[in-house]
Amino acid sequence: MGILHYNKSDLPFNDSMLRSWENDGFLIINNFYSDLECETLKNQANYLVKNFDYQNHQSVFNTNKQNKVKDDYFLESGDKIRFFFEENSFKENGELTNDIEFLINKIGHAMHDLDPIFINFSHKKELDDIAKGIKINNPLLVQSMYIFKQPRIGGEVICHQDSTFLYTIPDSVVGFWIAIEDANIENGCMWADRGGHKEPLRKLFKRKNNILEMETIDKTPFKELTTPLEVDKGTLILLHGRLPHYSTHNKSLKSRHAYTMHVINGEYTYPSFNWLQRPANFPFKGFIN
Ligand SMILES: O=C(O)CCC(=O)C(=O)O
Repeated sequence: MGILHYNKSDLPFNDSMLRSWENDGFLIINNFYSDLECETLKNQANYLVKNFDYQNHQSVFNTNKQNKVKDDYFLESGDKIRFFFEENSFKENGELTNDIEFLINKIGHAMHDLDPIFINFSHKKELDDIAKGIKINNPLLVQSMYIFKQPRIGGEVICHQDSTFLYTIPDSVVGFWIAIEDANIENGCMWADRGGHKEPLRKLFKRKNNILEMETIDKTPFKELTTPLEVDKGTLILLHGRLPHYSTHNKSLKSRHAYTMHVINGEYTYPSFNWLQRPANFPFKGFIN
């Protein structure tokens, strides 16, 4: 059976959506954001990139290299707006290999609380209603990422579960992923399989003395995923924190921009080993407060 696509006009959140979510571990809602909202966010992301002074901040994001990492620029980005490059973005002399807007892998991780356009896009009553519909009683936004998946060079995101990176006790993280451009097999859409969230959590990404280390907690290998989540611009996809998913290298000539917010249940404990920490005077907020 194919995958279900709901539409924004099917909201408010209903029992059929809840059943899909509980069975599949993901939920697709087409047309959640308008073309204008997507274009406005894309323009703002490009504006931020063009105004980024990269001279002292040449941090590369590569999900194949997360076993033991020391990267203070990344580690301190939980309450900031920071920029991460694709591999091979720099020449030996430190100059860029192309214009900066074609080299950034992603921006993270607090635009949802710091940038007016991103704040407007991220804080919505409908998102709060959906979060509560999937039983996150006190939804808190912990991180946001704007992912460019650049034409030709946009790197793969290897198979992972989001609870690995943002853990609560018990685990509760959910990804709210939005296609800012059409996403398909050619330009590196995400892949996941229905019911994958029923499998165990495999790894925890832990901060230990400001070094990031991947710890294996369950050795069950990931199955080969067979379902491309091809969606149009404006689509919202919810991803359960234990759902294995990945996206491939973008070999096409078309970018595949996406914006993703990760939400936890604020009723649960957020351990100090999570890489992303906020200072006490800048706490996580919900969708509507
Ligand atoms: O957009 C992508 O390619 C991957 C995003 C992802 O894995 C996530 O948001 O958890």
